[in-house]
Amino acid sequence: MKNVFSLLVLFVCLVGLSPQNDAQAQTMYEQQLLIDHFTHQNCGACSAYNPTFFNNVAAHEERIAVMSSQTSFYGLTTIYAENQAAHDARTDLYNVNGQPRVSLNGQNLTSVASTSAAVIENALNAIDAGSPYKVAINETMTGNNINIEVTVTPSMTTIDSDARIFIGLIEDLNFNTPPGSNGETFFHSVLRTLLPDVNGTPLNAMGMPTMVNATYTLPSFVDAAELRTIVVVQNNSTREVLQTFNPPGATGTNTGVETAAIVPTTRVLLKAYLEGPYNASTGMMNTALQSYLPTSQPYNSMPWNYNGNESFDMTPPANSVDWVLVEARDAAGNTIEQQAALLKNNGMLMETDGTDGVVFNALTDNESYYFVIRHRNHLAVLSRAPVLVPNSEVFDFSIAGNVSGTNQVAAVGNNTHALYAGDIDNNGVATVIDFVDYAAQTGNLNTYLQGDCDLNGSVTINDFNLYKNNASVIGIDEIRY
Ligand SMILES: [Ca+2]
Ligand SMILES: [Ca+2]
Repeated sequence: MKNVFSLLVLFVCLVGLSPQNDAQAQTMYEQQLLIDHFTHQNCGACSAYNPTFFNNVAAHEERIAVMSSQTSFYGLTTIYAENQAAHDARTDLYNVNGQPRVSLNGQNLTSVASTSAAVIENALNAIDAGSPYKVAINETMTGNNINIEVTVTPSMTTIDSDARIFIGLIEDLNFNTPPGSNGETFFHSVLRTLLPDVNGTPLNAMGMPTMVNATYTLPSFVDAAELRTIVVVQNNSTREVLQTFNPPGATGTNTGVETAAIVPTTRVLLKAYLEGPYNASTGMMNTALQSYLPTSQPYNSMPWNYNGNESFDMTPPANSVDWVLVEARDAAGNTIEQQAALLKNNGMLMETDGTDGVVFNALTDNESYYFVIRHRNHLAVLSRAPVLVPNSEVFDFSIAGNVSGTNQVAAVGNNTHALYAGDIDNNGVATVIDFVDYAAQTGNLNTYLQGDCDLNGSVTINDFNLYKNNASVIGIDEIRY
């Protein structure tokens, strides 16, 4: 319970009490890149440059939302006339004075010709961290009427004074004969309307959720199957785009769809050897247990009671020795987070996908934590010093000086150290109980049992000898159960 309680306290502190002071702790949501595109069916430069531009956009289709407006400079031409109010609203917002032009995420207009693949990629990189605005969409369709309900929830209380929600509906148009004089027959992401109107809906200034409910009646010239919804949160004064969400489903079919939260990750590089499987002649651990490893982490019972869902499909990553359980602790000794990981034969702890390191989700980058490594039947170890995370230099428990306490690791030759084998009930002390546990399992072959201290898949006298040799070892209080 203590661990769970610590996590809850941390969560409340990070998310509830000081969000605006700590950008790291604010919940962020995946953000798409909004591209406002200005073109015209009669503009020669548009037909010359648009296709290359939209090829570059297509390379990142799932991360980009385009709203394409026709300018007013040629009078009431076909596409413009169908959508005049919405197109005028976007061209006025950006003071568009020519075409083809684009604005990436509300930035100043640039020509389509100069907006290269690299420019688009840079704009995407700039929103990798996501947005603090969560967007949820619920749509229904009855006959020709589409009802759209959008809820925007910020994860902070300081809201831009002119932040508004715009719901844009877009449609790709494909003509058999060009509607204009420039020969273009395909018109990408044409803006059909802005809902509930072109002025958008102001966000609640106190940071409470803002709900918009709008209805769109399909005109005869719109194909419902091609219609898509884009929700934009934008500062209507500075044009800064705060969030963009363009779900893949057709307008009217997006029910219970929302922006995905970005889970922060901190990778910690840790190394340790286990005495039982360690082979002094190779300097590696044996991997005899590989075919017996459970596909899900085994620390979900007493004394660990860790309920993480770490697992691998069918076979473990190459050179796996066994599962280990890792704890990250703060300076006061509170466990902040636990993660199960796999131990590689060279001592590196790794993720179940085989990548080196252990990924945590509740740690704060550029802060320091103590780490505990637990193994089913070896004595747990605690780092002597706090480790600044994420770390590029591996923190190495095979160096005795890195381990908290005295005589907490076994000298195994090669000037290296390993976790003591034989704490079969993993309570942090070698006692007769460990022997009793061993004795109950002795004689079992080709299986995965706690009495198997050398991790060769069988419980035999060799495992007893490892226990007996370490029977006087006492773990420090900090790692005992
Ligand atoms: Ca024990
Ligand atoms: Ca064994």
